[in-house]
Amino acid sequence: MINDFKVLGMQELCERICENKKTLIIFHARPDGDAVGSAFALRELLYEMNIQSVCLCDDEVPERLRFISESMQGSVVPEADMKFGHERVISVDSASPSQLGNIFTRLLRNVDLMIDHHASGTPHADHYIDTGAAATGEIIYLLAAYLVRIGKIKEIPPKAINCMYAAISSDTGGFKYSNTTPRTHMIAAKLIELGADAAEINRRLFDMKSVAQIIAEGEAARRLRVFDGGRIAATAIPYSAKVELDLTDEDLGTIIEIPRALDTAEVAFSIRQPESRGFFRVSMRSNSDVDVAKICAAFGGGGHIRAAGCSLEAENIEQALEKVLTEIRKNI
Ligand SMILES: [Mn+2]
Repeated sequence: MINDFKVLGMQELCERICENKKTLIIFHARPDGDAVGSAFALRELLYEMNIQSVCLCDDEVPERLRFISESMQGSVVPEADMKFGHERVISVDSASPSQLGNIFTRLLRNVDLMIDHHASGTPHADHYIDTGAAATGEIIYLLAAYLVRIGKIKEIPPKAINCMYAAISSDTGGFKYSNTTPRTHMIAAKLIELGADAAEINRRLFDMKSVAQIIAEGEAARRLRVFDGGRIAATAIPYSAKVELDLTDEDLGTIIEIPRALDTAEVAFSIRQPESRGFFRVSMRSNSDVDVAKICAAFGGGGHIRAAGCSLEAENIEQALEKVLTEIRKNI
């Protein structure tokens, strides 16, 4: 598809950001820490320049990520897009319109600016995409530092500092994933120097779990499946188990960590069945050079080389698992 969206440099991005227009900041459905942290950090930067803005997402911010945005004014307002009278829309951490869910079709105007770090996607506006950034939060930091340098803001607002740190730590799995670069650490160090509460943010992101989440992970461990001499690990939680254990989709959000932890696993995936119909959500991780974004793309999904996801339809969870296995085996 031919589009004439413009590739922006940092200077141009800053100029566009500084335009005083009521802004709607949107981020992808089923938001993660990077999406929430980046959106709210950007909102604080705009606020600092007296530019009105609200954040909007198709889904609610999950309970476990709410600490990132809860101290902010104007948190995610589901219908804000219709009433706010925005003059500009900026999308963050969202590679394609489909990831934005229904809000994309409900917007009263096109997206004007896109800030992202995904390597594969469909640009839907003039964009600044840095695939070398471990998180969109890294780009927001560079933007903030630039705004300080050119005197548009005096300093990075304290609330934005914690948001950026949470965004970066979230997308790097606490600086453990291979997307982590020297620049990631340098930015994180700078944010800590500026006052980011690294220990507390990391505890909340990675070490704090609800009873239901621990039960979900226990069930995932009980249902651990190992294939191809241990090179592939999986877990599959059907709707019946979800109901029986009284788990929400959010409770099941971290079950991928169980197969991923298997010492021999090169590729790990989890399958869950959100409803009683034949629709399944897959999370996939790579502990090797296998590109799981490519595997998930075969089902219309995507993500990063080592962390991706997709959804698929099948008659039952076993068939869904077989379909995913077949696709992985073509790539391993
Ligand atoms: Mn991200």
